[in-house]
Amino acid sequence: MMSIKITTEPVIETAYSVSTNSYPIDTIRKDFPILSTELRGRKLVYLDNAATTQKPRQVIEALTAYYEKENANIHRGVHYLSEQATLKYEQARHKVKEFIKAGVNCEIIFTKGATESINLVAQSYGRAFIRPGDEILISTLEHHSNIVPWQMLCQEKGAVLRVIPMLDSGDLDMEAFDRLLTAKTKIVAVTQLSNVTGTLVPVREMCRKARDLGAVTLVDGAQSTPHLPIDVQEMGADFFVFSAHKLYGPTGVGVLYGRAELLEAMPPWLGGGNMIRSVSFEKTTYADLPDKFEAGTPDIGGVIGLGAAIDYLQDIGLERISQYEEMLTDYACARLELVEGLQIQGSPRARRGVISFTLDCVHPHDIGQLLDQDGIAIRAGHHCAQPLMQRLGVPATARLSLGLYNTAEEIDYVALRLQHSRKLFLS
Ligand code: C6P
Repeated sequence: MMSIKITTEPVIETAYSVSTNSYPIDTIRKDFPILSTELRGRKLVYLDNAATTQKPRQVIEALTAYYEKENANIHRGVHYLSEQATLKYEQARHKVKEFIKAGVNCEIIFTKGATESINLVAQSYGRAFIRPGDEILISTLEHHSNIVPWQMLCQEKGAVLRVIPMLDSGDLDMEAFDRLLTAKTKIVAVTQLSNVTGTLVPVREMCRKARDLGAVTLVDGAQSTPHLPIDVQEMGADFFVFSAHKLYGPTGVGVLYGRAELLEAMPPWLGGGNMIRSVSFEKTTYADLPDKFEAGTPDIGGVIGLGAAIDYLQDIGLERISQYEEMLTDYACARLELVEGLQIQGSPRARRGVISFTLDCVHPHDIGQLLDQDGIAIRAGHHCAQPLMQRLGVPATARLSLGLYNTAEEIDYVALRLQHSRKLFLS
């Protein structure tokens, strides 16, 4: 077993080490052209993966091949190129279905991203089935994308938004969840992995309890999908959403998984081409799933790129990625905690990939800028989770988020530069 120890000064041991045994880190890093570029004269250390991940050569090549050799609109043409593009697009749908272990291909709807997927459910399912006085249950950990669409729906329908509180540890208060989940609850919408604290939320248990009371569940998988093997049926989620760009795929593409029975009962949201069976000025009838929810020309190249990203991840193995990232997350927490004055936000029972922190005398934006001078990319700010910032009692945090190509050496480098930044501010 090969363990990476801190090799640069000062030598401080943590209880954790990162084994790269059987994990092809060097090959993986070579797959990402951007990782060998320099930033401000320094080798890029990219630790902003929760915002978006970098793209492997395999995804970039799939996009190029599509635009160079196969570009055409789908589902419409009778010519060769259109048939090829349609085939590739539908193959990508099948790959997504396999990737998240959905039941059938038509349960996979392509959208612009996780945000649009949540809005689709709020606007279509919500408008059709939510009544005044019904309750929608979300949590303190949510990203704005899983707050605002429900607020808009509540406002329109006279429904009530309830929020599961967070404990100081960064875990959800599950006793409060049990109290808040009642016969009035019609939708439970929660993230599987917080983009601020990295908390892994027990969504399986929550979906089961919600279903027992007749509530529909939506799990926001925007942050979890890159880090964990996903099985939506085992999870018991009625809806599951994620974005391709956080999964090493292109921007502009997302997925909504919905149980076929629910999607069939839901009215279309956007109207236009592709989503109809027949149109007259008197009456329009709608296409079957999944087309009913895919109005207009989609991002065909992007969807094909997502298919390539899934192939890439499957080749490495999500289980393997997940194990490596778990080690790296533990290592990063242990290493950062050794930086004087640094406080990690939350210490949840299970955390993956995302670590937010503050440094006693340095504003998070200054941390971001100082690290940027060293070629290190992290995010600083409220991370589109303002209610969570209020709960944490901070206006902003610095956030380091890991991807499958990050290494313990990169974490060591960041920790040393943070120590240095602090000294600079104190002097
Ligand atoms: N979080 C971050 O830096 P879109 O923008 O639709 O691809 O994803 C929205 C979204 C939904 N849920 C969670 C938990 C998220 O983290 C995000 C996106 C990015 O944290 C950009 S704000």
